[in-house]
Amino acid sequence: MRFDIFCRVIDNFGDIGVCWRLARHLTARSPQHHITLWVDDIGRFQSIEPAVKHQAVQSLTPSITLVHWTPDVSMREPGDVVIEAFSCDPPPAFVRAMAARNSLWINLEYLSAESWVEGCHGLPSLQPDSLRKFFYFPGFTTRTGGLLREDGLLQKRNRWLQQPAKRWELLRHLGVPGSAIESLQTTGRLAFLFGYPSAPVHALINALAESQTHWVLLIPEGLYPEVQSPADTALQVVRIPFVTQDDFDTILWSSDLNFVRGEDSVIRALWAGKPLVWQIYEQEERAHIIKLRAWLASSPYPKAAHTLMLDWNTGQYGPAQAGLSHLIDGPAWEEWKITAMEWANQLANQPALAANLEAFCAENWQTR
Ligand code: TRH
Repeated sequence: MRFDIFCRVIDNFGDIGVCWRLARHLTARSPQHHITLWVDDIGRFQSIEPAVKHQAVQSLTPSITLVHWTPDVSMREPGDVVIEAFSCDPPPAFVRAMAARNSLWINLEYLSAESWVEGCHGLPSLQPDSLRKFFYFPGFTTRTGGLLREDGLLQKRNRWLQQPAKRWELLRHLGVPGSAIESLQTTGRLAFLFGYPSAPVHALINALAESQTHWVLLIPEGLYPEVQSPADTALQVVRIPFVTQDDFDTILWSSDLNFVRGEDSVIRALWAGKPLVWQIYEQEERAHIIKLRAWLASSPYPKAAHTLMLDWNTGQYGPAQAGLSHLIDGPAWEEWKITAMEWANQLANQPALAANLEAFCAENWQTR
């Protein structure tokens, strides 16, 4: 099949993060698929993929062509399937050409664990010109579109984790000082922090600094510039560069505790099988808290982790610090670790998003 994926970067890295991942997963499934990836913000894409150049059109892999989606971009013949990420509205001239070509139109929606998603996933969206458009919802159950996970990901993670030398090599490559690596080689633990500016970060710093364990905290460059290693404590705060999506995974696998955000990194942290704290993307009227509660209700994490994530997302410094201290130093730590690994394994037994989407498109393609 020939696919078009349209991506409009609203802010941050999640829009392009999801689309780039989906393009790679689809083309990895079949060498016969070809994807044209339309992206309006090439600079943002470059942050997570250095191979991207400031060009109108470029070939990113033998099966993925990147088109810089500008207002005056030259139109191309639409593919068999056109995926519009997060209701980003392909150009009207392109939609007219889709009608002429009878392309299948998929609106890839935002991720949510709310129960209504099962009822809406796969529903048609009536269009003029007899265009066939469908809502496609990612999700955590087999009655949704599933989660982005490439074939063999957990096996790849396990192989990587079985070779500790890779972890030390990665940390050295990221510029982590030798003293921090030595601490991790004995009893120290590693945390990774990727969140929004509103996160109660000092709750984390205080909890790690007061912990019985020596912690090293990695923070991507540009985030929380005010945060330093606190004096007279064992906590070491280390700034690391922005990395590619593949290296991002290995950082999550390497860490003992991951703080993630948005839509894409939370799923990668989930596949890491390590305790995670999710800062969900904020929405109007606290709709994000409803989404967060639904996700927590579907998770097997200990109750204290549920409370911590609610406190982390609502900026409750004191309770977030107390919750973290309880979780990282008490018996709850073991329970959190076990449930995190169990949930990753359980969700990985379900078909992944690219496979589901491919099957959905093939089925609806035949019935056109
Ligand atoms: O950047 P985000 O906050 O993106 C958000 C969310 O997707 C949100 O739901 C959406 O509405 C909004 O964008 C527009 O967080 P997210 O989704 O985790 O995306 C981050 C991406 O960046 C993810 O693909 C991982 C990647 N990344 C790297 O590849 N390297 C890095 O070093 C880092 C820190 C991130």
